[in-house]
Amino acid sequence: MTTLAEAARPLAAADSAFRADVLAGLAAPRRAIPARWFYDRAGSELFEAITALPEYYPTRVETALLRAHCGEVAALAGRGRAVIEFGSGSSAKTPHLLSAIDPAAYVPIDISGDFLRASADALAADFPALPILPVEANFMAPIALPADVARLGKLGFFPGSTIGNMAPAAAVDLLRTMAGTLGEGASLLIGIDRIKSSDVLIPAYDDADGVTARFNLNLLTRINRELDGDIPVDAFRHRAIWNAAAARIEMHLEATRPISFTVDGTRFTMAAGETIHTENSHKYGPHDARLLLRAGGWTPIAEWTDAADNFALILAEARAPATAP
Ligand code: AVI
Repeated sequence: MTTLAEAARPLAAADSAFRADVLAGLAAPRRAIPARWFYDRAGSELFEAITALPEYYPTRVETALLRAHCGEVAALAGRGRAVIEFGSGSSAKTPHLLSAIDPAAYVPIDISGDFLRASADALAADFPALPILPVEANFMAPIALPADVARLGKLGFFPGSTIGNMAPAAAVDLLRTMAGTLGEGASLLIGIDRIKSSDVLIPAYDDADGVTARFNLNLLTRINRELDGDIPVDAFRHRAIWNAAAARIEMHLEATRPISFTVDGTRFTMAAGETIHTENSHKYGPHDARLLLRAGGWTPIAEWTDAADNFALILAEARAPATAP
């Protein structure tokens, strides 16, 4: 039931940004909607399900790397720091790091306030002595950290290869923003997915059970619900494509027949075979990943990968490399 207060609710900023992105994205010559709009409640739950899929190796490999190498991270980065996690979500991988690094504080940053507080509460039960200071914010912009961590050394934590969902130029901007947020002398532990065979990549983004397809198609359901749309969701199919030239997996929603639909009063038509581009997931070779970090103001000091070199955990420091100009 919608209460009067809800009905009279002024348009929230997030709603209007969603509307603007969807309307502009559907009207563009190459239709595209930013991947950040996947994550309504159903989308967040589907993403959690993706991370447990046998085909989706990144979560499994990164968690194993964290478990195996946290001690080395602690030895290199030093104990007693404030750990600042960017886009903390469910904080699923965090306990491994916190146990090893013995931090003075933990600052999870996430745009979803409810999710953030629930995860912080769950973590507090396991680390009762650790000050946990959640910050509800979009980590793409500079963030003022809580005053309590001002004098502490900082270790940024950015797992999951979320950096891959940005185009390289935006990824460099984000790394620079993080360096600004964390300050001089900070370290960053980042997970970056490797370029590999499309035989491994495609199933990871198009699994046999169709969970990733449901995650992609949920965007259309969200548009229909939140933006008064009548998109025929069953007229679309999920596509995962390896774009070798750009070194990225692309997710698309492909119209399987000619369709027309309305979103927020605007009419759109699509021919059979036309797609809406919904996500890029860039992959980086060893040299690419280090170059990306250096371009973003971070000097890599250690790197761990699995035996198949499927995924890398890199520790970097916020300092300019000691080179001539
Ligand atoms: C969140 N992000 C790092 C995931 C990825 O692998 O690019 C999102 C995802 N999309 C489909 N599967 C997982």
